Amino acid sequence: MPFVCDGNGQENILKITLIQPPKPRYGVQAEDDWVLARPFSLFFLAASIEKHTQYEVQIVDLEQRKYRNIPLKTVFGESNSQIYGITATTLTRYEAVKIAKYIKKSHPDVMVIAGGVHFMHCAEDTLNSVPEIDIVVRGEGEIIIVELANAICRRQNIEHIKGITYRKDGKIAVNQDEALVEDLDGLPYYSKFSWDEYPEYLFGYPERIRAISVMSSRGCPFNCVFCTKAGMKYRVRNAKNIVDEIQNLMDKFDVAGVNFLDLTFTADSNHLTAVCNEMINRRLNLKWWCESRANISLDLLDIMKRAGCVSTVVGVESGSPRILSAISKNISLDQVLAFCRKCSDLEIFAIPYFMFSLPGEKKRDLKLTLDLIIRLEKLRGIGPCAFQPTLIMPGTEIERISYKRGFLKKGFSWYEPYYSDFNVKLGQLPNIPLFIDKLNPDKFIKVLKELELRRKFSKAEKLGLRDLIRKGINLLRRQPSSLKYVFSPKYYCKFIVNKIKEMLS
Ligand code: B12
Ligand code: SF4
Repeated sequence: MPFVCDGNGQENILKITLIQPPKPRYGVQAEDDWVLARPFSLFFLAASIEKHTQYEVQIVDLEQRKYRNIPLKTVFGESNSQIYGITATTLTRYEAVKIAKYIKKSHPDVMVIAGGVHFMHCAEDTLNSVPEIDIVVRGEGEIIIVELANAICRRQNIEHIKGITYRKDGKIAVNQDEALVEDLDGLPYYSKFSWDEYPEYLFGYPERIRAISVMSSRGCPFNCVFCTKAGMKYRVRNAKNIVDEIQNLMDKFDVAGVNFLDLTFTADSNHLTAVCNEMINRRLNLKWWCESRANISLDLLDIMKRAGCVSTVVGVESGSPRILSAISKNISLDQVLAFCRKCSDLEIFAIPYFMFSLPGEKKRDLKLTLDLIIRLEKLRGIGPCAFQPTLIMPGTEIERISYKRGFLKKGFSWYEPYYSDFNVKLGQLPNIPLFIDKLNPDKFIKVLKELELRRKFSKAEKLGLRDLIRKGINLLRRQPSSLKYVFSPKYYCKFIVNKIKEMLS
């Protein structure tokens, strides 16, 4: 059916459907209470399309429970859009491809566009492996999707549109990169969001506080080797604009909490101070969560607390200075300790994130990491720390190292079937390859068990003698194998040394 690019609602205006695939339901992801992934990227794209065009845009979020076990035919069979835009992370890539294949088969004349943090880093691989995808958008999509929709609506060619990889005369054409959006304040607030559909609570906080998500900056000035967004130019919004948006969302949805979606909310002290002061001056009485770096000036934590920060995630990754340097983390252990102590004093819940099997990591590095985790978890309100093996994600330095060292074979495609039971045993995403360098994988399960045991031991240190004996008997009933530790002089010595240290401090 013909469609038009401008209209008064009577005509058959161009229609765009934006899709978030569901998470694959296996391994750890099968748990029903796993955090709902809200399609913010699509909310941002929809707002931009609504601001700049008259096209009809809808979001189909297959992650939502109402779509579970509903066949694609039921969802898209009757759909009459001309453009389908699909987002994906590396975790959801196979689901995204399944959707692209279905749509192209059932509606051969439509355009299927893929974008997001996964596709942008393997655009050529995607087009080579998935003939049903017509275009991959490699950058931020707000401007590009509008340009593409206009060109498609007006039947113009797309050769001049930056930031896309697409098919042309049977070959794959790679257009020049599109600059990142510089004026973040010029972007419209995200749309198509309703709290009822996407109930959200403050992250990392014991109380269930109704919350919404806001993004105050994009990109990150740091270059951690495992991160998909490493080195992406850092840009900030104006503090007033951010807090206006927060107030707007608070009034609309009656929320009292904010989760900041920024990669690193604390990356720029001027920006952070300005946003905090704006929240303080407006007396918002908000509680908020953010992701933080450990190498910030500690005074900033005071301002954050005054502005309502109640919890944060902090990327530590390793307890070994050698590894911190190898992964370009740019933080020191002293900074980590000082950051966590200060959070503990201020009663900001902090969850330190750690990784293992990092490049060049050996047993002795791992021991330092376990020591640091236990040390941090002894601080009130800190942890439990997250501790996960390194996964290979497209576009990262880890991916480049993996090709160089042959961990990923030449010609590897992100669309080859990949499923690892070993990942499941580690409580990890099974469809993303593990990065295995110097540490023997046999050690991985052992190290997770060792951490659990050390945590139990560390908890036991805090108990009185009677509780200790009671818990010990219960543990032996449940896990007779732990008897060996009862007779381990090493653990008794450690216990006594720690008790003496505690008394002295
Ligand atoms: C909030 C968040 C979550 C939330 C919700 C996720 C969600 N989908 O909203 C939760 C806690 C559930 C979560 C879980 C996970 N997350 Co997360 N998460 C984030 C975070 C902080 C914000 C996501 C966001 O809203 N970004 C804002 C939008 C605007 O940015 P964007 O997604 O890149 O979109 C832009 C462009 O990519 C493009 N675009 C995107 N899609 C499309 C589609 C089309 C058609 C077009 C044209 C353009 C386009 O335009 C957008 C606007 O400019 C990001 C970090 C970050 N700040 O981006 C990590 C991030 C996305 N998460 C990441 C990871 C690894 C995960 C997990 C796998 C963690 C785990 N071990 O379980 C899971 C996977 C969840 C899933 N369903 O895939 C990685 C993704 C790496 C990768 N290659 O997949 C990121 C990038 C963090 C990082 N630094 O590495 N996450
Ligand atoms: S892990 Fe965090 S600090 Fe490091 S590059 Fe990624 S976003 Fe930046």
